[in-house]
Amino acid sequence: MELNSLLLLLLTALVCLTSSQDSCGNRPLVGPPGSSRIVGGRDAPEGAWPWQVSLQLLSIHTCGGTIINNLSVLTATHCFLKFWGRKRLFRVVAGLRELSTPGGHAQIRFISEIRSHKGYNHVTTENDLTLLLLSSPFNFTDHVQPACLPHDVRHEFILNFSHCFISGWGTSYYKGEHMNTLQEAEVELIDRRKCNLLSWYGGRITENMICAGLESGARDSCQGDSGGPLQCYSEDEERFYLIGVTSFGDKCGVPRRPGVYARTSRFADWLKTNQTASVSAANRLNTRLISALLSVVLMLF
Ligand code: 4AZ
Repeated sequence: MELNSLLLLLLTALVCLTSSQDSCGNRPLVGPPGSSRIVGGRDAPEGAWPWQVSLQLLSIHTCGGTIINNLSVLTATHCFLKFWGRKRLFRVVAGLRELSTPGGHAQIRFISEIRSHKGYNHVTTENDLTLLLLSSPFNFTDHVQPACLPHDVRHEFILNFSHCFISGWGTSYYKGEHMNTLQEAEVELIDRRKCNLLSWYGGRITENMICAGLESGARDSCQGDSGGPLQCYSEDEERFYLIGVTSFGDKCGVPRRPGVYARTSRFADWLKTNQTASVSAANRLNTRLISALLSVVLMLF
């Protein structure tokens, strides 16, 4: 190979390595949401939710989760309550559509650390958030991508969301069976005051939670969707944000009892602090790769 083309190749690799950290919320295989129309869901197209993972206990799907960088997955704390400290029993599978046939795009990773929010309250389900640090990073591909996170509550307000979706392999009715193909459903964000009305959740919804679904209950998350994403598309930025983490609800698909989600914008500081270790590990890896590439370039001169 000529020196020029070798240099070009190395430079391209450098640009890819440095830019991969900033990209989020894009789905290379699927366009922006149309005006199309879990409970009341449909099969998700291939590559529709590339940040969605299946959290599996001894290979059995138990919860959803969302990739937020190549070494971190955000999920719900209540997914781990019965398995405290048993991180070795779990695996995280990305690039998946059908649970029974993972296919060539699936990537399996193990958990090096489970960081649950210290303020989790199992009575109120407040702070139902857990960050999983992975033992090795995901490779970002057309089928595996990170979602974006709002910087804070103000950012959540100005993002100008047009469409919000829930996704997961959870049951299609309460006490039903898990779905084999990833399901998706478009939902509406429901005002907290409305969701807290006596005939709805009667005051159980705090500022750290967000309700989403339909008043009729026709579209909802259900058992096994927990920990998975409530994702909204920003028309201005043309990408998806993780707005909520599936947390709880009164059964599934019940009128005036929509799904309740941990509101990520209210946990921005907690996320920044707790992601630090994994992001800096990823950065250290990239820095090492970049310096290795630079040394090769310098040696060639
Ligand atoms: C659950 O048990 C669960 N309808 C998740 C979401 C909802 C209800 C229950 C919301 O994991």
